[in-house]
Amino acid sequence: MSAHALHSLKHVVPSGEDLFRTEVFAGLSSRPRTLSPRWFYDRRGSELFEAITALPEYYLTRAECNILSNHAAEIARITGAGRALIELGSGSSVKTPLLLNALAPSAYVPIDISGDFLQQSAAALAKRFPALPIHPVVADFMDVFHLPVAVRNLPRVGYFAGSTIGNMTVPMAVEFLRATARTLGEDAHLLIGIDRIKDTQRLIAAYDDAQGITARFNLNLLQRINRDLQGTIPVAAFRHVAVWNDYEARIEMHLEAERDVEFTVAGKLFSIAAGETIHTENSYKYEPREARTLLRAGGWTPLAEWSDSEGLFGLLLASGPAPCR
Ligand code: AVI
Repeated sequence: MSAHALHSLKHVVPSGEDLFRTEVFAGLSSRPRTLSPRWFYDRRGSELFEAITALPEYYLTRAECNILSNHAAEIARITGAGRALIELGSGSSVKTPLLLNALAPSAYVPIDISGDFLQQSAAALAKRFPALPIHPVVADFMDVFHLPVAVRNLPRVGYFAGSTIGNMTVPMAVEFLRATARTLGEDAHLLIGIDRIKDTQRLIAAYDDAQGITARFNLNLLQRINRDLQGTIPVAAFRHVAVWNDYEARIEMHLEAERDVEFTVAGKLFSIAAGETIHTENSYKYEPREARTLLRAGGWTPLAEWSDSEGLFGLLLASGPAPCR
């Protein structure tokens, strides 16, 4: 899964720092206070996310790899060989090769907002798959974008890994799925990883690990504000909180002030009282039936689904609109 996929939750792209400041001002002034998870992924945040994916408690990445290792051949039998594989997010060094080997695509198109990351991962894959045409596209996949001319006449299969769809609200997820159906075109397939609802302790542990890596990932957002927006936030006065919101079916991550704090960001003053939180991320989880309903609402027809041996995580294959004949 791409640590950068979350960059793509943005809708509008004014210049990076202006947008960051505008959103931080709005989010810290609102009630409840919020900061968007897409700001997690600066260089440090991306490194911390990579570390999260290897944690014993963070079952999502392992489960999805396990599903792909066991079922890639079956996925390939349904999609057929020779499609263009369009990966939404610039791919993982483990999951993408598994799929490339099984699907034998005629081209690979990784799409990501972060050009640097995209070039790096495309170059690494080009070494492993020298005969495969790779066409990286720097784009925000929440927006309308064009696929490279080289794959315009090929049937496509999209891949959206890691349950990144869970970081979107349900209306955003539906909008994203519909936009993806339009981009991938007639007769496309979509392979999508969606995390499932499970035992609450297991869910919370995945987002509040014993080594405190997820806490550092969450707190890095405040450090980033201090670094990039000349902030004076006393980071040590905040603690990482992960809770399961059963009504909304989501893990929420917050940063809670442990004492009254006052600080400035780009010269603007903020006061946060002890016990108040800044809500930084939602990770929605779906029962298998709900996941299928979500796909249908987004214009896709579920064809097949697989899970890991513990039934923690779902990988679903769906087909897009049939061509008008
Ligand atoms: C990127 N995304 C799918 C991760 C998740 O599980 O929601 C981000 C994450 N947040 C905390 N840990 C991992």
